[in-house]
Amino acid sequence: MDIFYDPRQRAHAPAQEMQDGAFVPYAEKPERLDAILAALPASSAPKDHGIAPIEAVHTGAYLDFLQTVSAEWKEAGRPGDALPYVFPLNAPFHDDFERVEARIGRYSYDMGTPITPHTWESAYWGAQTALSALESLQSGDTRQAFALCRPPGHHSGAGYCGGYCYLNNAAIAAEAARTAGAGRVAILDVDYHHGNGTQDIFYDRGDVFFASIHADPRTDYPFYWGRTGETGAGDGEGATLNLPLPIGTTIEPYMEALDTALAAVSRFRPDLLIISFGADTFERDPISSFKLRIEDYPRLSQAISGVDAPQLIVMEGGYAVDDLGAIVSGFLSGFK
Ligand code: OKP
Ligand code: ZN
Repeated sequence: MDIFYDPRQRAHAPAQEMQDGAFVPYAEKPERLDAILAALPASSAPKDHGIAPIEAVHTGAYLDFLQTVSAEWKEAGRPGDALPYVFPLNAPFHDDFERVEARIGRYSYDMGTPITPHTWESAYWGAQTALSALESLQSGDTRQAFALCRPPGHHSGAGYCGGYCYLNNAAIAAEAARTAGAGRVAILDVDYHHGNGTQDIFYDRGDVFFASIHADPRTDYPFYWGRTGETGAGDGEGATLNLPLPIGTTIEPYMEALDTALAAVSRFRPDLLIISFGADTFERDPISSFKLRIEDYPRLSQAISGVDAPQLIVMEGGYAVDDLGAIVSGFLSGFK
């Protein structure tokens, strides 16, 4: 399997995030990459595909914000990483703010996604990593490719960051594949958390199918998306499938949900399958509550391999740093 990685993804290293009423150390740290890399064979550096495929998914105003807000934060004399504290729920959206606090709340939905002077650089190369892995599939000689992306992407929508995510790597690859001629793209999200950004981006489109298995949003982040009743809109009606599972879920019920998701993906007859892979379904993940074991991960990928389409695996979450190498290498080992 071709593996893509760029070390510039390590530069983004926020100090802390707001969680449950307190600032806590940032769980989505660069050491995650080191742990995964150490368990994998050699990787290739991505090529620079430029900003156009990123602009095909994210709004110009949001991309401008991501590239400038950190400097604006420093100029305003604010301490630490840029972090919002006020959000324009149902307010009218404007772009003419004279306070950095207003600008950052406008493009964020939580206090868990700080922006540092290196966030843009890391997120940009994360997107290029996904695009380069896609390119290796398009050349046609391999059936799977792995993009070791960081920061993750699936909580980021067209015009917002959130949940440690800034650019939606899976969505950027999906859109690039469509542009390059793939008629139908399926995205299977098996991170512990619902991929609300990805769902949002493709919600009203019938050409990109989105299926997600995740912790029930009644008990888990991101709380406001991921219910079974969210099935798409307009041309996208029926092209979103949410399969929430309860806290404590083990491999057997997880496999049942996966079989349901895979049957739907196969019925869609995709020309490309993108897998948003989170290692945070693991039993000892520090921020999650499913009970998958190391030895369960090849079972997931063996089942996913049965879908008749080239497969692009994009790294999302997973925070048990000491076990990440074994989880990811186990997952990749099951692809046939
Ligand atoms: C990202 B991915 C908010 C704390 C909530 C956010 C979890 C993001 C998970 N201050 N934690 O899906 O693994
Ligand atoms: Zn997650």
